[in-house]
Amino acid sequence: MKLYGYFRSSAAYRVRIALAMKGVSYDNVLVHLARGGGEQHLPEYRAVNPQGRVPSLELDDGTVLIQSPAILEYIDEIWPAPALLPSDPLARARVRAIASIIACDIHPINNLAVLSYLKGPLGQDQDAVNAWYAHWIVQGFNAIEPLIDGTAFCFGAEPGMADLYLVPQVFNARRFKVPLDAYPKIVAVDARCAELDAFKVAHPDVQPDAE
Ligand SMILES: N[C@@H](CCC(=O)N[C@@H](CS)C(=O)NCC(=O)O)C(=O)O
Repeated sequence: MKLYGYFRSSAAYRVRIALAMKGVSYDNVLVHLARGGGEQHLPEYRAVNPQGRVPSLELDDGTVLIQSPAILEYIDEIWPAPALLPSDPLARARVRAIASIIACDIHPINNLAVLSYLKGPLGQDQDAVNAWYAHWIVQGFNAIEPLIDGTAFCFGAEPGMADLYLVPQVFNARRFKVPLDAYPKIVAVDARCAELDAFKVAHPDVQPDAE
């Protein structure tokens, strides 16, 4: 399989964690989101992913999956152990709620395309862009903090789907210097995940394209 990604892409980071948790190997195809106006916009990459976003997962038969939530659910269905989602429907709904706060409510309004639009056509300076970025993380983290059950990971003693969405978002928050003092449970979950090999190998700093 090939994973088209970028070291700093939090959506690709989620998928790297999941593949590492499952022990599935793959080849990295690096798509530099900044170089030359963004390699994601090149026709060669649009032929892989018509949306021009990362990640994309190309299966061994050439089938391409896009959108990290769809890719993650596919991975969990094809390689069921260890399970990323609990079996109980109520517990699954709780996990998906945290994942959705990040994937639906924080990330889409903080991704590169949005920040570039704020800075370019809308003429905002970097301070305004940083304030925008921090605002939406704070809104999301305010909601996530009370949802975490306070045991070890987001829910229970094993990491799962909620954790692999949360850790990349915490990485982004730190990159943009968003204070995390108000989120002791989020910070504790992130620290526990950081001790695990699957999260270590997926970290942006150790990717082949890390800068
Ligand atoms: N909902 C998509 C979001 C993908 C996405 O926006 N990826 C970002 C990087 S994290 C990207 O490729 N941005 C390129 C751009 O904004 O031009 C997913 O979860 O896969």
